[in-house]
Amino acid sequence: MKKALITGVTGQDGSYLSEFLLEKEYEVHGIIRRSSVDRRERIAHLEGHPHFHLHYGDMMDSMSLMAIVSSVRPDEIYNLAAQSHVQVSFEVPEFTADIDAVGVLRILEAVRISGLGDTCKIYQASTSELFGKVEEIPQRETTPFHPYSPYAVAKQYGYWIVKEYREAYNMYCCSGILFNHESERRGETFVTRKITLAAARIAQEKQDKLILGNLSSKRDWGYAKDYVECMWLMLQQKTPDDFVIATGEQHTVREFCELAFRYAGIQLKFVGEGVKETAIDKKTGKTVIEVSPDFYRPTDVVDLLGDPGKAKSLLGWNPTKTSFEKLVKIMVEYDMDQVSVEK
Ligand code: NAP
Ligand code: G4F
Repeated sequence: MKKALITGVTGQDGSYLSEFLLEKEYEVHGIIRRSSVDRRERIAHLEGHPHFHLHYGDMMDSMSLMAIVSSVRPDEIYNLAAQSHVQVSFEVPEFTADIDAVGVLRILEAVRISGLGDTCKIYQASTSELFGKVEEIPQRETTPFHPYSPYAVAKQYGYWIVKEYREAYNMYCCSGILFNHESERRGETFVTRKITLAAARIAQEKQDKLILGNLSSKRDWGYAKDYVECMWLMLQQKTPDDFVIATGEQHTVREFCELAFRYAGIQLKFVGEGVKETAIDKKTGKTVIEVSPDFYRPTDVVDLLGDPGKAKSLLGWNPTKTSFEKLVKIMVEYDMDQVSVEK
């Protein structure tokens, strides 16, 4: 039985990846951190599974990482733990760098010092944010990086230190440069989930308005459940390599709103521009979306579109398994149910 260790197991991707690996008959070990409130809701259904084990640790605590890596002795490590919110990284840049940059180094060193450098394969959760203020459209593995937030700069260190350990120590480690991927398990402050939850609450008269930032920002949004398969596929190749994972399709935040509200039963009409832009419910004439500079970023990445060609041909991965329309529908239907039982 193969052993996998997942950092960030309580996150959106960690929960889907755990399910995926358990189905493949892996023994799955996850790292969780102590918290005064329960952060395990995404993996609660897996607790008690005979092949699912949790360990307390923290990406800022080398000793805990060393202890876990040397006792579990995993065949594969998926390093998903991160302070993953771009806007928040402007407020806590040092904390973000500690987890998202130095944290990667701590994992690599834990593997090397434990003597697992020749056997343990490592997946690093890299990001399309590395392309940032994009220098080419679409973005592919050869596109130059231009990170555009403290989060992206920290992730850039993670990307290069992984490459360095691959070349210096011949370790099997690779970066998945994943574009935005969403789901019904997405954190509630990322734009897609913020929209689907608000659409459901407004449709059920439990919220009046949704306040957003840059509506013109463009993203290449995929379904998280499809993307975790690529993480595993990358570690099954003969030689380690980095891959862009994306759908190859792009939409604005405004388009996401239109579709999500439509699935919730509300037809939107956008009027005005910039911070004065609003969206009204065509039926009632009520304003349901407003823009606030509070959600603008000091530097915003506005034109992400990935080219999944390499993943398609070398990993045999299907980037269009779940369409944009299907993704939005899944999220809205889930949130309509959730909201219906909210007080
Ligand atoms: P997420 O839902 O925010 O999950 C982040 C995970 O990291 C959580 O389990 C969190 O634990 C854990 N974590 C944070 N700080 C930690 C620390 N100091 N020590 C240990 N664990 C810590 O993120 P996600 O969307 O699943 O993304 C997974 C990874 O992919 C992240 O590295 C993210 O930056 C990267 N990524 C995501 C996307 C995307 O669109 N989702 C795209 C590209 C790259 P708690 O639950 O305790 O907070
Ligand atoms: O949903 P977002 O916060 O995701 P963002 O910044 O693209 O980051 C996510 O994807 C990255 C991959 O490219 C990951 F690396 C990262 O960990 C994370 O998962 O924002 C998307 C866009 C931005 O341009 C933002 O300015 O939506 C715009 N936006 C407009 N109004 C908003 C809002 N974003 C948020 N979070 N909240 C708003 O009200």
